[in-house]
Amino acid sequence: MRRALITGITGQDGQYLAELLHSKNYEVFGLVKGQNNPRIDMIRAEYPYVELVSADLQDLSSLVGALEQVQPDEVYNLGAISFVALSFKQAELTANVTGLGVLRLLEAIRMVGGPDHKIRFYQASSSEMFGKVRESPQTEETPFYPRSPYGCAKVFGHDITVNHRDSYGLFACSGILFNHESPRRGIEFVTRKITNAVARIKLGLQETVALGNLEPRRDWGFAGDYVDAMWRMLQQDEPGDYVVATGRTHSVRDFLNAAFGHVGLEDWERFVTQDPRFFRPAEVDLLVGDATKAREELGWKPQVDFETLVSMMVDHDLQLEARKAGIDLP
Ligand code: NDP
Ligand code: GDR
Repeated sequence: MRRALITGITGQDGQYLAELLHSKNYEVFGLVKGQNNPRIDMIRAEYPYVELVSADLQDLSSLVGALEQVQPDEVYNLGAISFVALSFKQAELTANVTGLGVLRLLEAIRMVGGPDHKIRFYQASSSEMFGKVRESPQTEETPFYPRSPYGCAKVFGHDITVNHRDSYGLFACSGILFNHESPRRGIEFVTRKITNAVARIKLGLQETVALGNLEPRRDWGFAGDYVDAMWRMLQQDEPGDYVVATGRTHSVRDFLNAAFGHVGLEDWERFVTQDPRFFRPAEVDLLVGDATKAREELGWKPQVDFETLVSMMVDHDLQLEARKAGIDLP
């Protein structure tokens, strides 16, 4: 049985990746941080096959200890401060976890993996690195121009991954993933914030939702599809970097239209207010990825389209909120 260690196991992607690797007969280990982290109980209850290991991306010796304990064949580094808005307020923490955390994990792999570097490494890079985009669509060759402390930290994480591959021959891959969503998406991100509000408004539990800028455009895909691309990268003969995207872009406004439309509320403007608190000091206006390399070399393509993704998330939140409120759905 192959052994995989996932950092960020309690996050959206960690959960989908754990399921995927378990279905492929891996022994799955999940790195968890903190002394009383409430999300650990959720992982124990819902993913009982995941063995939990305690460590923190801010603490090198804990990472060395985790790798020595697990002796993984593959490491997926999904752990990060991943919320762009938070990164403006806690820039140093973001640089430390999302940026330097990658270096610490790579160094730990060099220490524990031995001279033959048998541990394969995946880094969760991001389309946020393209920021103020230099060209559209964005490819593996598009220059970076990050627009947030999060984007800057991800550029460092990406570059140091490439550096360790070039300098030490590590099998290290970087997946430049565009936004991917699901019913497991954190409620702080705009898609889930909208689908949850749509459900609550439809059920009469809430009147309006306050948002920031409605004009930015994102290339939104389904998280379940994207973790498959991560796995495929580590199965190649040679390590590389890959853009993972759908190639279609929609605005926040389009997302609102689709989500409210799905429950028959066509006049969504009357349920949405705008609040300066949700605007960012600098915005990423447009992202759209060209995943030709992933398609040709990994045989990867997305299975879930934008409309299906929105419906899936709204339907999930309708069930969830109805259950919490004790409402019987027809
Ligand atoms: P989430 O925000 O859902 O999960 C982030 C994870 O990182 C959580 O498990 C969190 O653990 C963990 N974490 C935070 N701080 C530390 C730390 N100091 N040490 C160890 N672990 C830590 O993110 P996603 O699942 O959405 O994304 C996974 C990765 O992919 C992230 O690196 C993200 O930046 C990147 N990415 C995501 C995209 C997306 O659209 N989802 C697109 C491109 C890249 P805890 O629960 O304990 O806080
Ligand atoms: P993003 O995702 O910044 O693209 O990063 P998010 O869903 O937070 O924002 C998308 C766009 O929506 C606009 N927006 C709002 N966003 C939030 N969160 N809340 C609001 O109320 C709101 N109103 C408008 C934002 O300004 C932005 O333009 C995500 C994260 O998962 C990163 O970790 C990942 O790297 C990138 O996707 C790719």
